[in-house]
Amino acid sequence: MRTIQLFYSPNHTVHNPTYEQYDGNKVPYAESSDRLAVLAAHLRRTGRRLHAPRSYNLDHILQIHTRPYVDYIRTTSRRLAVNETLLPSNFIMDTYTPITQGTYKAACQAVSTALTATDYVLANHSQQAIAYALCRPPGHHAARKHSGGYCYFNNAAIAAQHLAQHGRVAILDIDYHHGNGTQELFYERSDVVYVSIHADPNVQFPYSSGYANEFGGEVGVGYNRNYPLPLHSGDARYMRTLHQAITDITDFNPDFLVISAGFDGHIDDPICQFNLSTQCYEHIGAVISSIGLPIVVVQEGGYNLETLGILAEAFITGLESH
Ligand code: SP5
Ligand code: ZN
Repeated sequence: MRTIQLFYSPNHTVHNPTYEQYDGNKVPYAESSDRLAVLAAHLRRTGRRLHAPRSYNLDHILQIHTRPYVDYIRTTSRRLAVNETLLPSNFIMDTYTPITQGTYKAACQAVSTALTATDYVLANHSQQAIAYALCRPPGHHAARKHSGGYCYFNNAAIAAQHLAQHGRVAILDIDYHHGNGTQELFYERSDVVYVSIHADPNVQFPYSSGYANEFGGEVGVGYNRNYPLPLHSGDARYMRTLHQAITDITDFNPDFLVISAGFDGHIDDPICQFNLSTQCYEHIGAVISSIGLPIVVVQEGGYNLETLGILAEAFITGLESH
């Protein structure tokens, strides 16, 4: 039995866009601050303790993102008024990733939460250590100098980069969407493997990557693996694919595992179209845990406020079962 350490700060609510935009039409912002608030409240109700993150300076962020990009997010956030929202520019690749006054602060705090979880695992470097960063905004669509898909700084990539100073790192991305940012960041590296299971990018965001023939470049050839699945995929297909993904990871023989954990593959997610059951998330957690590696879990998507807490609890129960 493993025991998970949970890290959470309520300050993420300062990142609070009210809308995202499709073909010029504004719709309510799916990545709302209520997501993590209800998730945290649910875990507390079930008796779990959430630890506050430490704060970190910019150095870790600047190993993954360019300084002009980080400066852009900081200075743009700073010049906005409360409740003002700014849509794309050179550094923002879609119309779902607006900046508000609190965006920079919240994005830095999400990174600090991921790094606190990572440092917990490094300090307790038994095969049993598991830490979970309950953070937002999410990160896996954020590339070296681009925001996108509700993501600004790539929390999981920054965690992986930190772990990579201490050993070989595998990133497993179970969010419904392909983590184009994480793939880009490690595409030409052989010290970090990226493996992702996600909805077919022919029909789902981020469209531009996530295809099965993307194996990595340069010295990184063979260290990137994508498993796109059709819309409406269910538990059986998902678990078969997960076992393949786990084989890729164990073949790489990593020292650490980072999980980009999105719960948007659940059947009741309002913006996604997989059919995964609640129980499937417990099975996913159990299979991941059975590898027997130290694990850093980083929160990505999941948009149903009614189910998020239940899904996180199921996933944690699975992770702790080995
Ligand atoms: C971290 C993460 O899960 N990011 C996902 C970003 C996906 N954004 C696209 C969602 C498309 C929702 N479609 C709404 C159509 C309204 N007409
Ligand atoms: Zn997602």
